[in-house]
Amino acid sequence: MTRRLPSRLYAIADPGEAGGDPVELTRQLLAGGAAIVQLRWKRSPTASFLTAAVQCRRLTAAQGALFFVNDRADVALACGADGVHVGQEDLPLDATRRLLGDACWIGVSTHDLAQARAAAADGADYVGFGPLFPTATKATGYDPPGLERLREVRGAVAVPIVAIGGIDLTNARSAVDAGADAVAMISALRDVPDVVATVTKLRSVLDSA
Ligand code: 3NM
Repeated sequence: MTRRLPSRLYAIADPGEAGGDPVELTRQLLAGGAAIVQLRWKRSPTASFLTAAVQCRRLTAAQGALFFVNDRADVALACGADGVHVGQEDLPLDATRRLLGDACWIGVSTHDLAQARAAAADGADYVGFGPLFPTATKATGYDPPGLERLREVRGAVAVPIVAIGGIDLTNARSAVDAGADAVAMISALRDVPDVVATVTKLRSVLDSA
């Protein structure tokens, strides 16, 4: 069964290296109208990650927003998240599904057509695809596939595609026009003077796409 994402903006709350507070960031993303939030906190000890996830779960639930946990199926399960987002080197999809069950969303990071096809065939609820454009946020080890590759993936998989990597206000529409169901962003939401206003603006740009 193919599920639809409730918004074209997929906001990732990632405090980054500077030591920000992911819960406060989540609060601001939600205040701007984010309807999908993923908690991504790579360097956090597990206990702090879970504490933050529980708080983010509470905040997202109060607003009726979808809440995803990055990488960690155990943390997603423990906090009652709607889903988990796993990379190519995390717990494999079938094992994640056994842990979390069919009701839970499982998204998978993919970086080329073969990975996207495989994730969709294996039962991913959506595929992440990127880095669409150059990004300094994550060393993915892959060259940006660009809009042309995104169009190919669109033609090959039926599940929702979440484009990621180097996406901001200036190029978000181009990703949607090339077939992305949603666009995921970290730095373009976080490293701005006003997170709430930025999310509000992005939602209006994307919702009219
Ligand atoms: N995953 P920004 S690119 C977390 O290609 C992540 O799978 C990617 O950050 C992938 O919006 C990326 O700041 C970083 O470019 C996205």
